[in-house]
Amino acid sequence: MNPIFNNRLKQIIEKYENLISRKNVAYPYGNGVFERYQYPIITAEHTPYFWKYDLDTATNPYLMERFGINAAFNSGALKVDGKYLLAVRVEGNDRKSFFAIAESPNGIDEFRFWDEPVVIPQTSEPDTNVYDIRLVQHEDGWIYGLFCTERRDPAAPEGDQSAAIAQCGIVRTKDLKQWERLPDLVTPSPQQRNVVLHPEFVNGKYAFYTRPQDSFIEAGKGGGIGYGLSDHIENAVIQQETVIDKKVYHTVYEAKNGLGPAPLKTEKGWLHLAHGVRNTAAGLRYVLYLFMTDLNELTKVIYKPSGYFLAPENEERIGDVSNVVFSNGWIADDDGKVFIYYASSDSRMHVAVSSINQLLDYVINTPQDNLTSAASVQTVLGLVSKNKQVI
Ligand code: BGC
Ligand code: BMA
Repeated sequence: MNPIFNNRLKQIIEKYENLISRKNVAYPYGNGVFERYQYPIITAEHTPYFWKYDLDTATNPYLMERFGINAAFNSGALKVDGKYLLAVRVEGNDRKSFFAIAESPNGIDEFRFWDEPVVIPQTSEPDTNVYDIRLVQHEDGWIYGLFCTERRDPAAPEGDQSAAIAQCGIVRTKDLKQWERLPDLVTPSPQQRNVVLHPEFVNGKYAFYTRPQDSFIEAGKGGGIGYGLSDHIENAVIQQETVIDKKVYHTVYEAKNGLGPAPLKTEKGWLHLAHGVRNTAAGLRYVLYLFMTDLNELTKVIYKPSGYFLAPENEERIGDVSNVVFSNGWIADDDGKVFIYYASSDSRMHVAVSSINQLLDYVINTPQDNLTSAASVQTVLGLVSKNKQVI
């Protein structure tokens, strides 16, 4: 009998169960486009205590943490059998991240991790770190996970222990429990992050959204959201990447941009959620934006509202990598409701709830970016004169 151990265990379990069962509440007065929620839906604290502690009083008499979890963020998302599933990027105190599935009955709260994290089989070139998985139910019948696999750059000098090569890893599954690893995607670009599989075949081929980059952090002369086709998914090779949405001077995607989750099919076109990055004196700032591509011509952007759709606010602004929102998962329900899963500052997960109708109205009717201050003033003047007729 060890009272320290027993008391601590009781407290740990109580705290954990209270957190998981906490109800989430929408903030009043949204912006008309989506509703934010009061609580983050997943944090490091949501990871099960039996991942972190050795629960044997003989080997862990102080009941101390043996494996610390630092953050839980950047999740892929998929609805399966009526459950809202997130493939969360869980990051240990050791800075290695891995994937784990968290499940909710309603998409906004009660997210509970499955007992065991996902085991990703290795290729002949082992991954050092994996992150930012996009889940896609493809029309070929498989659920795919495309993620970033990172390995140290073999060309980097000994003194540089940061330079890395990022590539797109591919796994597939039928049940999100057993995963089959396929060879990494091959593209003409030396670096790839934010690669997304399009859910439908295009002329019998697999279509990918890519993000060509010259170097690990900087887009260089590459950059933009690319698109390319591969004949196969096993040994997938993209011969040619076409940039469909490029970075532009003095916009929220001036430094780099990348696709978020796989696009949602709507009657007006494919709806895309992406992140845009600009550099500032305080470091990179990541925001989310929306655009739409043509239903048949996938490389043609038909609507693109100006500026950001969602930017970090209040406590979202602070975390391991502050001033960042990032999304790689959303779920559209049959009734048109859309759950947008986004992470803040590389630390925790949130949900914003909208609907296909609202998002269509937003992409179609929000004025585009005309790229100068004077043009923005004209946009405001247009609204003022229209409003003078109605109020
Ligand atoms: C981190 C990512 C980050 C990337 C570029 C990686 O090592 O794990 O979170 O996006 O570097 O900064
Ligand atoms: C990136 C992404 C994310 C991360 C962001 C901010 O390049 O791939 O993993 O959220 O940086 O650190």
